[in-house]
Amino acid sequence: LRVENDMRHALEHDKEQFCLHFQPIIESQSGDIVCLEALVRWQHPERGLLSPIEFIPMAEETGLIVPLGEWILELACQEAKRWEQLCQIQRPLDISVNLSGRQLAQADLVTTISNTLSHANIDPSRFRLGFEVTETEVMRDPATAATTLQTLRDLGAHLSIDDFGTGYSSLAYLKQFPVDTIKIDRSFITHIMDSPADQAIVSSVVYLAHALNHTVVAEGVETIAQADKLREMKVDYIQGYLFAKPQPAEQLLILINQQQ
Ligand code: G
Ligand code: G
Ligand code: NA
Ligand code: MN
Repeated sequence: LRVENDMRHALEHDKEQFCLHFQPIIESQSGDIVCLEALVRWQHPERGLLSPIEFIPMAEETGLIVPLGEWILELACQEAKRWEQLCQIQRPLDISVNLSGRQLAQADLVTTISNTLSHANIDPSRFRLGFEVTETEVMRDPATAATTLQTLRDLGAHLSIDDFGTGYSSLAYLKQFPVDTIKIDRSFITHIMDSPADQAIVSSVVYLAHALNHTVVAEGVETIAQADKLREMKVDYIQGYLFAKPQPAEQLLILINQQQ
């Protein structure tokens, strides 16, 4: 309850307590950074820097995720705007923001996002905003989710299904979801080198995703051996500590500008 009150207060009076870290997603063939996933952090005045696992579940239960999510989106747009000045990029970078189920169920989600985007006026040849929704959240109400996702996609957003494989979605649902990318959950990647079962799962997801015209990201890649294996298995993109941990924009800008 204490944390809830603190969050309410912060959202009303001191939004700067929340900030974004970014973790890159890398094209497995070229090694290029193609996307930055925004991950929220809370600089709590007494408790220090809090990780989302310490406050996102509460924010979802209480509904505070809705105003927090709007602020996160604004922060992501502000960063994109700032980077337009600071980075020399050759190809457009995606910035992807996590949406929780609670946000997905908001009737005015699309309006809010569309207003924030047009207000931010980001040059789409340089940055594109994208969204990640978990398989579990989407499956709560697949029909509504599909409609909302389609509308977001019509706005030009890149859409990903996050933590794929951990939920209960029937594979048949995959063809109904208007998404661009499937992110294979880290739990299938961790033991990929010595688990024939995990290899079979990842291969199947890649095969299916490609057949349905989706690209595939492997999450939680920590070793060169895993990255090599996943590249061999035709995984399009990789994300994980091997390449970079989630970190403040300043550090990433150095990495991005080095690459160009
Ligand atoms: O950044 P970290 O790896 O600690 O994230 C932990 C969890 O918190 C992840 O499951 C992630 O999806 C979730 N999370 C991080 N940032 C956000 C955010 O901005 N919005 C929502 N809804 N969830 C987030
Ligand atoms: O649910 P989501 O995929 O958004 O969660 C992202 C979380 O995974 C973040 O907390 C991030 O810090 C963590 N993460 C990202 N890359 C790795 C990795 O290579 N290894 C591990 N163990 N965690 C990772
Ligand atoms: Na995510
Ligand atoms: Mn994930």
